[in-house]
Amino acid sequence: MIKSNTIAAVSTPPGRGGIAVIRISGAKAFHIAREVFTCSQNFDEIISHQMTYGKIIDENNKLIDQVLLLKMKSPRTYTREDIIEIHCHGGSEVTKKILNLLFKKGAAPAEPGEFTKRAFLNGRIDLSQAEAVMDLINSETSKSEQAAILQLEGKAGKEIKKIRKEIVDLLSHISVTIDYPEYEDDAINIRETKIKTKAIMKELEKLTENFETGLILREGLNIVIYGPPNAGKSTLINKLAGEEKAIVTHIPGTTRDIIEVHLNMKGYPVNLYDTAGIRNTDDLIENIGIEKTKNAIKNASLSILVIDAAEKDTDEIRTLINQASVIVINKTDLDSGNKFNEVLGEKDVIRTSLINSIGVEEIEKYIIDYLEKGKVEITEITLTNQRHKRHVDLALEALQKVIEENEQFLDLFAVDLTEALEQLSCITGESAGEDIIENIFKNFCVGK
Ligand SMILES: Nc1nc2c(ncn2[C@@H]2O[C@H](COP(=O)(O)OP(=O)(O)OP(=O)(O)O)[C@@H](O)[C@H]2O)c(=O)[nH]1
Ligand SMILES: [Mg+2]
Repeated sequence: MIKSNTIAAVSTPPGRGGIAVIRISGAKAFHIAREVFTCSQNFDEIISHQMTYGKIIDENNKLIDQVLLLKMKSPRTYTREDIIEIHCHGGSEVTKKILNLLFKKGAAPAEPGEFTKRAFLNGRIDLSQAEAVMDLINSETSKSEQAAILQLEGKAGKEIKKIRKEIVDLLSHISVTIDYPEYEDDAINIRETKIKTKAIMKELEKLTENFETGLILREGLNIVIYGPPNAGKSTLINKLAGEEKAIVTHIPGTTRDIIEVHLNMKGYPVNLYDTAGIRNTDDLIENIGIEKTKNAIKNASLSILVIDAAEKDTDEIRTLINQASVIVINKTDLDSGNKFNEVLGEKDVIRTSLINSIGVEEIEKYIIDYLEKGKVEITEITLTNQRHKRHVDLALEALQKVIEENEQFLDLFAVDLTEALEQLSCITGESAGEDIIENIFKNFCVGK
């Protein structure tokens, strides 16, 4: 166990609430609680993991609050240290007073994510699970929550550990062969090493196969709405959002900066981007907006092109059509838009009159179908995290070297296999550097 100080923080969100929970973790947690808490029994006799009613009293014996106290003896706790939870009334003044009292008695303010960091450092959870805790807190839709809870259960971590063990076995086999060439029975040759490495790579590739899915569940499906000016892009984002998020006017070039809207569509997180209309212009600001639009198109998983049904069929329009996942032909109240029939080819097309809300449901259905048609399926070992994906990719690169190596020396394979092992260890945390760990936990909230 890591030797560390005793920390305290409010674990519930700031502001008024029915109750608030203050958490203390560390070797001095019970000692500190004993000094501020009184109840009908002796503090040391309070049974672990049971709520006890009592009072928090300051140095002058003044009552601060009536509370429920939960005393949890290590190691059966979140941090594997002694933990005290004080469930007090949820006013910000009350929590501030109690917390200050705890600091006076020797607790230190907890840093963001420090409770979870301790859970990781004390071996209760691996690093990928610690990250899942944050994903769970941050998840805003039911599907994101499901993905986070699966990661929290540690399935992906277990799979990584299993693959790591296979590499370790292979490495030890190689080192036996190098160190004891006389034991031919135990020897592994270059061909076998490559075959085993290939098999390991297959397993890793399988893990990354549905990464796109994982990323969507964690960060949302990115959908860009783009097209010529005045086509009705902002009208569309407003209809999808159900409120006026973007300014709509009859003046072409109204939207200049990207407008981002986060939606929950049937449990899936969706990020919609309304963009500046694409056209040739000398306007400096508009051009910056158009550059941003082009980048947004590149980064989106789905691109919705909105064109005015009365628009002329030009080369520019055809280029825009090529980039689209789906084409919305809008303002059909004014024009049939039939002239595009030929150009559209096999592309998905939705005809709308957005100003009259006609076609909005069809667009929503298109998005949900995209998410549901097997493309975004949560599996038990879905990787959801960019950081994890990067380490898997680097491990795969190292293993690829083993496959491509023409040398006849097993020692060289060991170097690449070790590199792959290191990369995988960064995911679950066995060999993650201090900087990686710092970086992960600094994004947590205080009290978690
Ligand atoms: N007749 C008709 N007008 C529409 C329809 N949809 C939008 N409009 C109008 O078209 C004009 C432009 O709409 P916006 O949503 O601002 O268009 P935009 O594509 O965001 O335009 P920029 O931001 O300039 O690129 C507004 O006056 C809308 O009210 C429609 O279905 N029919
Ligand atoms: Mg607009």
